[in-house]
Amino acid sequence: MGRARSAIALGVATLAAAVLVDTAPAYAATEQLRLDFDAAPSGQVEPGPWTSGCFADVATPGDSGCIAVSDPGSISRATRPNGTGGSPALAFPAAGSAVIQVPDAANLNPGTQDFTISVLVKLTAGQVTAGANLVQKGFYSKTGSQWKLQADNGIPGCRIAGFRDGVWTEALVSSGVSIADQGWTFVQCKRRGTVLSITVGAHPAVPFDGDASMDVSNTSKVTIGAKGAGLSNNDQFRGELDNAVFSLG
Ligand SMILES: [Ca+2]
Repeated sequence: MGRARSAIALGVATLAAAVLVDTAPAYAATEQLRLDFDAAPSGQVEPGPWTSGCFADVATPGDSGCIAVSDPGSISRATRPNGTGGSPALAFPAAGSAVIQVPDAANLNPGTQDFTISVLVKLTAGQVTAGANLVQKGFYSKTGSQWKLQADNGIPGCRIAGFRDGVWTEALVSSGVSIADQGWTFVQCKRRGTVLSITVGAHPAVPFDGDASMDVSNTSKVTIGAKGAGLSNNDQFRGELDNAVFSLG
């Protein structure tokens, strides 16, 4: 009896240790993309504005996100309050277009895995537009795949599209919360199993009402701040942005 009890105790202790080991480090280890925009883009000097150059990806050394613009668009330096100091951030243009583009890579396609997209944004009421894409991979269609975090009309939402058992499907969820004139706000879209949800600041996560399991995979670049560098139908974000992160698992 004593032996059985100690065997159980040992088992519980081992399980507890395993759970502790599996918590905190695992999440950070799954970051595939993190652009913190702390350094000036390659070949450029502070404080900009910039129309070219690349920001190093902190999560995947060697990868980077590069600026592409259409006149009069440029990327300007902004500062995000962070503790007692500040963290360098980016301001997108009031006119023209500007985007940060990360080349396609296998680790930026979730497939059927869990994933998380997050970004810090600041948007004034005057910068609100009908279409404002924050971070995405793949474009809107009724046949292809995509993951996207947006702030259309100042209201963050998340859309994914892809294939379940070979059949095209999509999931779209709006936070219902405007971030206009709210200062720096954390926005996060995540899929856990069949559940897609969006979180804005301290508001409760809003889940998509349906099954979000699907294979999301495509050959598009990740784009930040717009669909691309075009001047029309570009869903250009015109506010400030920092810490664009994509995680798997
Ligand atoms: Ca930063």
